[in-house]
Amino acid sequence: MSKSTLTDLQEQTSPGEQLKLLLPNDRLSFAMEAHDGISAIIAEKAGFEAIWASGLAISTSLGLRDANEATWSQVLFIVEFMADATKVPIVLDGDTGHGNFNTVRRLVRKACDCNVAGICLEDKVFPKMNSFVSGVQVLAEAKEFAGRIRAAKDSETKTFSVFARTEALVVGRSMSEALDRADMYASAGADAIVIHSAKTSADEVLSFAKSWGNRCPLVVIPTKYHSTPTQRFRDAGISLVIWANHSIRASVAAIQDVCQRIEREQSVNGIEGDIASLSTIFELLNYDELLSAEARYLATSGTQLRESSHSTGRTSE
Ligand code: SPV
Ligand code: MG
Repeated sequence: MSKSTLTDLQEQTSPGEQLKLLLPNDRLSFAMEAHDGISAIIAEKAGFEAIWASGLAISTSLGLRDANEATWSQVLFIVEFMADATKVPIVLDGDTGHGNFNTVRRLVRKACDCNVAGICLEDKVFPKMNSFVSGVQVLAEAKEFAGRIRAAKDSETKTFSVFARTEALVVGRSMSEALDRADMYASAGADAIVIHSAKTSADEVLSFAKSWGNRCPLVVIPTKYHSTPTQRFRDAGISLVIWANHSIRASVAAIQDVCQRIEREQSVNGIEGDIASLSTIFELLNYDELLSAEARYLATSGTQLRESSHSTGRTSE
């Protein structure tokens, strides 16, 4: 989609409506991971049409493990900052729904209150463990999980999407079980199916897509099978690709590097050219808007006017 079409859409439609527009399978869309306000802003400015509020990334940024160590309300507290800071639709990684149908109902209502566009629920039991930690995954009973999907759909208070994610292949169940589960979740009202895989090849995901046909939109998360050419997802009729953890992993690598260098060099001089400038930060957070708002709203006598040296255009860097 062109930049101007995207901007027009954002002006005219709610995040929930925008997400619905990304789901048809005649065009491949992309959602970029974000885990806080600034990473959401950066993803939006880079041109992404949707943001994945990753459970792994948000937990990691909080210094916690992706095993429901953060409560759903703590996660939503962060995601609300992300939604406030951006216009593109945010898909909340709702894990298992943090319990049963009843916790799902409250989580969905509160996510709608925070202007989140959709939620992804996975068919495991609470507390979940990140899908790539092998040997400890517990799959939920399919009928019970379908009830969680129905409860999620019944709890929406605005245009919203519910993604049902099956972990059947991740835990080593058969392709036919994965398809049966997806079918049951689609019948329960899921707006999209996320077929997850821990394999380094996309073969099982693509074979799922082939058998699935176009029963409802399909979403994939190519974290482990990252070398698969994106065109193969397009050819398979996938609707949405989630780049699930690449901002947090980029941050971890960058922060590790900068900390080690500053500690070693006992100086910040060497890294100055390798990190974001303060001007970049002022620009990303639109400090100029605050300065013009001050000029408009903050009644002052001439002597109280602030020096405007922190305006993005006027920094001394
Ligand atoms: C997440 O980003 O938290 C996900 C995707 O659920 S994954 O870690 O690939 O399971
Ligand atoms: Mg997750």
